[in-house]
Amino acid sequence: MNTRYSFFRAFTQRALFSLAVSIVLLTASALACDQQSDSGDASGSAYWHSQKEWEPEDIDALEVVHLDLEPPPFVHEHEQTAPEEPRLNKVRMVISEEEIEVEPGVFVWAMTFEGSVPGPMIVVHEGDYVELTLVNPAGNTLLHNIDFHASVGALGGGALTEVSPGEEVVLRFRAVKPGVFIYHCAPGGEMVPWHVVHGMNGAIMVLPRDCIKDPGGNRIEYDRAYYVGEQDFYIPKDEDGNYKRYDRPIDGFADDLEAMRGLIPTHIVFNGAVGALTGDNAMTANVGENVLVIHSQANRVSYPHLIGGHGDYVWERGGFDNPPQLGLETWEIAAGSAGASIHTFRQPGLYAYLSHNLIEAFLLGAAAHFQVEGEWNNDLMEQIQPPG
Ligand SMILES: [Cu+2]
Repeated sequence: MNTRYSFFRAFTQRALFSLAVSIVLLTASALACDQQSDSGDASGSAYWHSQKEWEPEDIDALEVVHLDLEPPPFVHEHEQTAPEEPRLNKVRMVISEEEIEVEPGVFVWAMTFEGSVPGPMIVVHEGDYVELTLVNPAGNTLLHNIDFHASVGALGGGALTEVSPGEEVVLRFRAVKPGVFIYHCAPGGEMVPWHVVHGMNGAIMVLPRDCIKDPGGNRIEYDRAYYVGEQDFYIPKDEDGNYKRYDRPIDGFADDLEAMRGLIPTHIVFNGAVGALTGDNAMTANVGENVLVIHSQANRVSYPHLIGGHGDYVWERGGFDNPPQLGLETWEIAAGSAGASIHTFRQPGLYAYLSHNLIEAFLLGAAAHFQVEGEWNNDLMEQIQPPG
């Protein structure tokens, strides 16, 4: 009897204990979900995998922020963590058509947002509104517009932003997806790729309101941010093999389309020109800093690689709702997208950051440099015996 009683009592106790544990765990998980819903805090297993619904805001009551854009590779001043309430980010971009020198003696009619290839990085927070004034000055010759991959709505705003020379337009959209996204001109038909491969693209970063996070949901603060915009050019050549030059953008249109149909770029460059981010133009960092790099390619695939380092955290497809991948050697930027990576340099020196299609990097121009200052660590690398 005693044995049976003990067994029954032990069984009952164990069942009650299991039940209690289950209730505690369920309550804890419900609390964790609640916390996540309230704050977007991704602690625990928590990454969002569904559409978040945003209540419409009283636009007139929102705090207004005027974004002061910077030419790439620099990124305008911004907060990594935003206040709880969404804000209205006002930004003005002027379109310019201007001849740029892609390498010494080789020119292309660039179509640009704000005079740079790529256009400037825009930084806002998830749930914020972006109010863009797009200006097409009277001196330009072509109709332009803008398609924001970060936006939700037909053509990414393309149909609502068509501006002829001498016009300007204002578009407001809500940034509901956190991540890095490209924007580009898309005036229809053959004009879409023609404008894009003449430099008319850029990127926007939509940060989670409470900062980007590692796979465990811990916030990652970055010390510096750089924007590397990759651009493929298809510059026509004459019968002697010399690059052609035109008086106006439209004068090269037929030759350009023929060169583009071959799908073989004559140049693939970072920030508009061969060497735009190398040597004296190298991006800088210090050993131990978290360096955020946003890399965009509006028209073709790219394979970022940091020679002598790694992608410590990589959002290969750019979406901050996804946990980053860790410690990658090379990753991929899909055509028509931007990706983000964080690098913590462990050693000083000159690092090359390139597309690891090495033909594109070394022969066509897709390479940049980081000049890193700090203390050398012999534990990580040391030349034991010099060549001899
Ligand atoms: Cu355009």
